[in-house]
Amino acid sequence: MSAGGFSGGPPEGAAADWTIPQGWSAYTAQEHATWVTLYERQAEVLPGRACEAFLKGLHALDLHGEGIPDFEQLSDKLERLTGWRVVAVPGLVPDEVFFDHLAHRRFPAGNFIRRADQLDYLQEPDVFHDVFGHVPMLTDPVFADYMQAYGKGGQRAMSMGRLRNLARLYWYTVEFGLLGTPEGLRIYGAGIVSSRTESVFCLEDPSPNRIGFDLERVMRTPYRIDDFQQVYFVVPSLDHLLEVTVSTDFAPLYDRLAGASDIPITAVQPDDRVFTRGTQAYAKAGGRLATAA
Ligand code: HBI
Ligand code: FE
Repeated sequence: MSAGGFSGGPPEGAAADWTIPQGWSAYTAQEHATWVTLYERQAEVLPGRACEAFLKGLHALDLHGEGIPDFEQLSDKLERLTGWRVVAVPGLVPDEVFFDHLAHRRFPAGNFIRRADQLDYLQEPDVFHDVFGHVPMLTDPVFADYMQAYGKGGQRAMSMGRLRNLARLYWYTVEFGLLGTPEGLRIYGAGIVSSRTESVFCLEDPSPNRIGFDLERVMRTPYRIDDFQQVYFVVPSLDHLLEVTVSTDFAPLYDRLAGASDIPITAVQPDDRVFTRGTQAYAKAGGRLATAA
């Protein structure tokens, strides 16, 4: 979701880079309890579904189910592993602010947590989505490099007016990416790994397409921000993701994209590597709103 809709500078109490004090001591028992509930729900569904790098990161950072982590303590552990730190922000920040943080190995994490009646879904990234979902993968050296490369690429894409295309790369990898392994498909995307229902849906439901990752294909494919994805892209390894991103000359790619139409979200292209040709039954049945009814 592009957060371009900002006017003016940082909110009251935030620094020029939109960071704020996390306010860890101000969290209530209820807010810590919400983290524990969310953590325990994921602990039930992720073994056998999340990729090894994610599960190792969760363990390395002692991200357990006792409550909302203190970003300073978390960052000291993370920094020793890959040089990344977690900084608190009030919510979505302008794209250029976001990219600058990533380019300097600072992950901006919302310091608020969803309400107990929003457990299954919220649009704005809260501390559970950001810290439980995104931070464990930052312990993997290859993925840590990829996230910094994305930040630098984002700054460049903005200068070339190609942010919409690059945001799709982020969405279909960092947020909703799948990894191919000898044991089968595994999750590395934060948007999935922080959602109990989508963690199961993305791997096991016959509805979505599952297609081999291709940079240009992904950058031409729109995405959903309001419901489960209708297509997931599968990378053969995190090394491949980093290699493709750092070895691509984006200028000619952006030129080609300028003349290329979007690929419809449910389409399967002739040269797609198809893991699953989905039924789209979930989306056709009205998706989240239909099943919530
Ligand atoms: N801000 N805090 C925060 N978190 C995000 O994930 C985020 C953001 N701003 C912009 C943004 N994501 C996306 O629009 C960019 O990837 C394009
Ligand atoms: Fe996210």
